[in-house]
Amino acid sequence: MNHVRADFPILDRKVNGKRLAYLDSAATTQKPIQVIEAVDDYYRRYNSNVHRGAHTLADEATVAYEGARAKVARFIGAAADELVFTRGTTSSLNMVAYGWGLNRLSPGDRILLTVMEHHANIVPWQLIARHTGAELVYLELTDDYRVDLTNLDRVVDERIKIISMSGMSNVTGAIGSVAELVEVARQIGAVSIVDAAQSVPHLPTDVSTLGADLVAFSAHKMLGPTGIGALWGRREILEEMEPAEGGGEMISDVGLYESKWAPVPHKFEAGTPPIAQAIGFGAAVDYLDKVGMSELRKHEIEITQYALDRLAEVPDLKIVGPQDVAVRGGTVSFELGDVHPHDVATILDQEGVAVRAGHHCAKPLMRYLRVPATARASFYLYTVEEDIDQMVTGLYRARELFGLA
Ligand code: 7TS
Repeated sequence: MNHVRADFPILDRKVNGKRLAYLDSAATTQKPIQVIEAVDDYYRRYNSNVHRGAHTLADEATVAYEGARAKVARFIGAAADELVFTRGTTSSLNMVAYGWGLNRLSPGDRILLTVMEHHANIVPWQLIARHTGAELVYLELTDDYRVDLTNLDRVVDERIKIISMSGMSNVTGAIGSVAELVEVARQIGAVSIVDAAQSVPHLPTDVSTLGADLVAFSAHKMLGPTGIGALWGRREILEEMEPAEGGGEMISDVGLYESKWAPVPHKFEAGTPPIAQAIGFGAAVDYLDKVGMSELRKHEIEITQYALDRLAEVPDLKIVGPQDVAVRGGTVSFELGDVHPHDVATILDQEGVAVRAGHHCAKPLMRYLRVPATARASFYLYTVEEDIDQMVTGLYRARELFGLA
């Protein structure tokens, strides 16, 4: 996968006089020149609003925007008219919570989540629970950080109306139990939602066989721009879902007191959408298609195995996540003795290595694991062994500076 690095101009820069080892792709990925140029080309040649103008530029922008929708939909095995552009995973999940949950749930109903969710898949449901009187219930984890599916019948019954689950943890890297929980949802007639912010970018995903009802993801975690993401939904669900935002572009008619919505997916896209970002998102999935998601996954398995092996050499280092690369992605959280993860990240930064430290917007998970914070290295198609080696060198330096050596 080494050949892709030439497409990412940022990877050539220096940080603190050192080669950049960018190991923070779970937060956001770097962008290839093809994405940067697609956005640039839109602004230079055909910048215009979509769906409204009767002029050439507006037509070109509309064709490009809708073309991007078709590309992103195809990338996950979906039809274009089932794919809603949103501001990202957070906004997709809020759209479902407010557009579906708010109108469907009542006291006594339950929403089933797992303790490994990102705040984006917890807080919207807490808000909806507060509005509707529904309750939240959680699945816990096994010793190897997977969703614990034993004793499901203790938690699962017909009171559960929504099951919303992560496709992959942004802290431990553990792959979620989507197939199993989708099947549970089907049996009890609940709606199944996948927070795919970390799975669609890393695992080949086909919604036509996944079985879930709704899938949320973000462009910026898969080579695309910030400010855009997607909500895919089964047509019947999207038809039933209320729009959470009203305004221009999402209507077919507006009267003084009532309005009619535009057909799906437009009824969920109020106002001027992020046009340049959508076009960049289209270019990003073109890039990923060209690389091939199976190839990408193969590379991530190899680089993650390499990282786990190298990190195992570092004394006092504990991995917070599965050891088996078959059930995890390339997001590796760890603790280094009692050195605070923020200090680890600061020392690594001095060595040109970018990692994230903290609770990673998953405070319930950190509490569940009894880990106050972790340092986290996360990989993508451009990650090479040299990046990992540079991190390991930095970790030995941190050990020395903090008196572990
Ligand atoms: N769900 C998961 C599993 C995530 O990892 C993230 C972002 C989100 C939802 C929210 O996505 P957004 O694009 O709407 O922000 N995760 C991270 C992270 O791990 N570090 O920075 C952002």
